[in-house]
Amino acid sequence: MRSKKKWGLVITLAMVMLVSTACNSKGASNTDSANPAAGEGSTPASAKTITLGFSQVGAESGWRSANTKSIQDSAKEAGYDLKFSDAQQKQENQIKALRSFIQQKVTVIAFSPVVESGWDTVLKEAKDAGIPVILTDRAVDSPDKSLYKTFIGSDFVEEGRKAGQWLADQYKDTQEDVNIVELQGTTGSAPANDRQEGFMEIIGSNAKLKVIASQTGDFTRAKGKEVMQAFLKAHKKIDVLYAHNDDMALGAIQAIEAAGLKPGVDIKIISVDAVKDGMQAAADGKINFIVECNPLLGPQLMEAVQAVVDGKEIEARIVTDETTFTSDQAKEALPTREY
Ligand code: GZL
Repeated sequence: MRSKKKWGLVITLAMVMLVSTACNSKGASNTDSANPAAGEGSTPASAKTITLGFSQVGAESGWRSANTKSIQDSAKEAGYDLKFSDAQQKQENQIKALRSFIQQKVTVIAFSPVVESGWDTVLKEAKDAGIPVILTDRAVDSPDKSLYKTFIGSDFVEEGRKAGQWLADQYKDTQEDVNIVELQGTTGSAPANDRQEGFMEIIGSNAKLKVIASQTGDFTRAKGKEVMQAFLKAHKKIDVLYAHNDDMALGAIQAIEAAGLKPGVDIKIISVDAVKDGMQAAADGKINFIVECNPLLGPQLMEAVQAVVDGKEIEARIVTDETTFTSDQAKEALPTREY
């Protein structure tokens, strides 16, 4: 009897040892891989299960490529599982992507809406599925602000005002009419609507500053060149080009030079973004003034994702810091530009 009891005790002890070792190794592996700060075996759900569904506008410009890289690099650094989709600048592709993220039950959805309108239904589907949504880069015009947690991006109206103010200062004493042509961004997009609004708000007070033509170049180099060619054919005197982004300005520069004119001299050029190629053109004197639009939104987006997952309060609107560059300032800033 005594030896049976003894063996029973030994086996029980062995069982207890076995179970506690298993817990430790599980706790240790969780702690090591996901979140060292979480303490022994107590990884918070947020650290090990965050999946972020991100729907990107497309790959239409240097700005967009820099924005995509910032988001992908930041998600990797945060240890999030990023599901990334490129909509090729089509709203229907973005809506499909958002619905797919809802089906996959991702933790958080983020996207840069290609245009302002037409999102209420799919955003309501995300809300009904209990998946928080974060807007980056561009806004939506949904009146129901509860459909998304925050909007992280530039103030495009202010960008337009900065462009208009530089022009108004350049021509404040002009006695001649100043003929301006405008290359608008993607029709219906927040940056196109707002950059035009801010620009007109400032130049509208000077009757000599006349916008004689305004057309979308869809934020691309190719379209910017094509539309500028048409402007040059239709108008014998163009003094200024206002382009809503560098890629359209760079396409327009090709058209201006092909017409035997000097960009930055015969036709003054104002642009927005301040991506490397645009800053190089400014340093070369082909673009006279660039309004920066910061694409490096990745870090702010990941902070917002973590705050949402942790149930913390976040600002409804997070505005990115940005500046402006004359040709000389662009020359100075170029060597240290991140994008
Ligand atoms: C602005 C962004 C715009 C850039 C363009 O935040 O949405 O889209 O200005 C890009 O270069 O295509």
